[in-house]
Amino acid sequence: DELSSWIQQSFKHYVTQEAKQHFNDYDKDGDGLVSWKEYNMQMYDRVIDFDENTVLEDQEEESFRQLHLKEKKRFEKANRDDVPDLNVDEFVAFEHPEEVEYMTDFVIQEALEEHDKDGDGFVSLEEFLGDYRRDPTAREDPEWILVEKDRFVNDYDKDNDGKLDPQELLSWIVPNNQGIAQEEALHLIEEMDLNDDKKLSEAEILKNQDLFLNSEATDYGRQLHDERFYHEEL
Ligand SMILES: [Ca+2]
Ligand SMILES: [Ca+2]
Ligand SMILES: [Ca+2]
Ligand SMILES: [Ca+2]
Repeated sequence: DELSSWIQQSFKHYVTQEAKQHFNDYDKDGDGLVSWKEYNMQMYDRVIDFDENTVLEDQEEESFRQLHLKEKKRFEKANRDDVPDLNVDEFVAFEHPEEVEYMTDFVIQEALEEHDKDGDGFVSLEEFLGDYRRDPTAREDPEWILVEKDRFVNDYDKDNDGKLDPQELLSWIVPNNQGIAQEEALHLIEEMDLNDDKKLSEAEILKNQDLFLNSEATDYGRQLHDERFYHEEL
């Protein structure tokens, strides 16, 4: 509806602006492009180059290798012209592939790689739940599973064939594509609307960005948050 699409747009604007601001931090030599090396230097203080085919023994190192290889793939997909370095628009696509149409196939592909365990091109209920069961906080929690089942059946599996096709998958992976729950939108507005005009200005969003980024309505928020957290942990 109008309210949540308004929030979506504001958020889109906000993440785009944010990525554009970050751009200069990444572009070390100021040539208006972010190279893969510059990205590594900004993120990890060194240029990392993992072998695509060598699995590492240490579990933590291996999951970092996986993540880093995914980042590299996303970097390459975000590039649209003959210059492998990313200009500002390509950089936005790299940082927020969910926001950019030409990245949609990539977003779907990544989601399938992660969830479609039997490789049939669909995510079954079992595959959908499997991911949650691996989450230590959700283990052996039948109520949580019930809630997720309900979501699968009623929210995501639109044609009720018991599995998620790529478009349905997208509505799960990128919930903002189909709009934010009205309840959450109202809640956000109530919390963040400092001058009570029932709208959120950019200033109000910036002032409340923690709330905004931590909102369940904005999966992007979680991603931004995770990336920062991960960065600080390294
Ligand atoms: Ca540069
Ligand atoms: Ca480029
Ligand atoms: Ca499958
Ligand atoms: Ca379906």
